[in-house]
Amino acid sequence: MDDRDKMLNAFERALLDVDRLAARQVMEQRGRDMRPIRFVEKVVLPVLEQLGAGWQDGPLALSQVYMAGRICEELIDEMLPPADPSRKNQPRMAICILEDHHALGKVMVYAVLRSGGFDLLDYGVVGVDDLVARVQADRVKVLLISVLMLPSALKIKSVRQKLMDRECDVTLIVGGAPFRFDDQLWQAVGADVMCENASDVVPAIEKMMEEKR
Ligand code: B12
Repeated sequence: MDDRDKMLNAFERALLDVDRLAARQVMEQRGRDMRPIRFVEKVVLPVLEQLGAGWQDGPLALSQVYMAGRICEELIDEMLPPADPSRKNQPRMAICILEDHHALGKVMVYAVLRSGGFDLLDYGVVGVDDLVARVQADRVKVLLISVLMLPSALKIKSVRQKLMDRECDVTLIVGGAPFRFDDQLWQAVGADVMCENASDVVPAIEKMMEEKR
């Protein structure tokens, strides 16, 4: 068993035991060369997915997956604290979870963007009409939407339509499980960009800003 497998096993055990201290220990012992975002993507994500599969196949309870999610949320908040935004001339940005209560993806993307020097509004969990009204009122130019369930992903289409009806020119960046399951879905719902991982989001926004210059 190599070091990464050992780390994955220890982290999974800690989450199943609802042992926050053990989970934090695995995170702290990850080694100097593994940046926090790498730890999240290489350890936290695969373990959560494995637990999710365990719930779908029967052996695990939803409460175990839920508690695992909560512990990971706390750890990610600790590992990726907001940094002082230092950039100028960035478009007005906002992030939200659209009619979905899976929170981790948004927490990660928000933390990565703040750590990367971007400033953005956090709308939390919102419905379509509330979202469109807030985007218009705040004159948001880049809207990041996180969804983990297919019905929520499909609602992005009406966000796009309603923004167009109000003549709001907004770049839509989307992410979450449904887009990883179906690589055509982001275009079908009218998004401009889809990112598979939180670490892809800063380069995607920088590229977009470069193109608009
Ligand atoms: C943990 C989990 C839960 C936890 C959530 C805890 C929490 N606080 O968030 C709990 C137990 C509460 C839960 C509940 C439910 N869940 Co659930 N859950 C999961 C699971 C196992 C992991 C999700 C997760 O947190 N992953 C870790 C995070 C970090 O990854 P992520 O969100 O994908 O984010 C990464 C990328 O996608 C990307 N990203 C995400 N968002 C964004 C946004 C932008 C802008 C960008 C750029 C990138 C980006 O960056 C992130 C990091 O790299 C998934 C399985 C899966 N394969 O995803 C099912 C899953 C999402 N759940 C599912 C379902 C059905 C439900 C329930 C309806 C179950 C039920 N019957 O009650 C409820 C609904 C809750 C609700 N109303 O929203 C389904 C959705 C199926 C579908 N096609 O719609 C899934 C896919 C499981 C499955 N295969 O069936 N769930």
